[in-house]
Amino acid sequence: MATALHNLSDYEFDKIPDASNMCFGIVVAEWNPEITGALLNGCMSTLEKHGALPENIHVKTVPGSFELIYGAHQMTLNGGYDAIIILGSVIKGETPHFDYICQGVTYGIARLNAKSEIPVIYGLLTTLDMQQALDRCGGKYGNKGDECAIDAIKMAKF
Ligand code: RBF
Repeated sequence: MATALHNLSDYEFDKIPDASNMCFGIVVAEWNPEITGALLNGCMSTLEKHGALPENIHVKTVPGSFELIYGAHQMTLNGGYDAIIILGSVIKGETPHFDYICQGVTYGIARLNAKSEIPVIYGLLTTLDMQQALDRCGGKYGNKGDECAIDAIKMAKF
């Protein structure tokens, strides 16, 4: 999993810690729902493959990616989670909005990671078009949701 060109769903199964005693919070954005829904499916099924119980995976939705920061922050305050995952998809349009949202979410999640005791995993796809997003939520580059699940388990163990 450590190169820029890797498939997002590739990892060595046996090297991942058991997640059966872990609790995860997932915040998912409603914008581009065909993308974020596929990210969520990948993420949940990978967490469960490693032992996480469905009742220990709590999913909350927010309207758009910008609200992922608030959603993740609320989950860190809740305190019951071993790791939190944010899932969103921002697709470049004709205005500079893309840059502002991507920067805002990235900075907000980085800040949460520096300040809170619970790791927050960054599952934001920032792509130039829809095809690039499809390629990364179960297409030719795998599923970013799978990668986030694995990273959440590793960071929960950290
Ligand atoms: N939210 C996303 O999750 N993905 C997007 O691609 C996206 N594009 C947006 C483009 C524009 C012009 C605007 C105004 C909002 C967009 N949003 C997008 C919504 C944004 O993350 C947020 O929900 C709203 O700005 C309300 O705070």
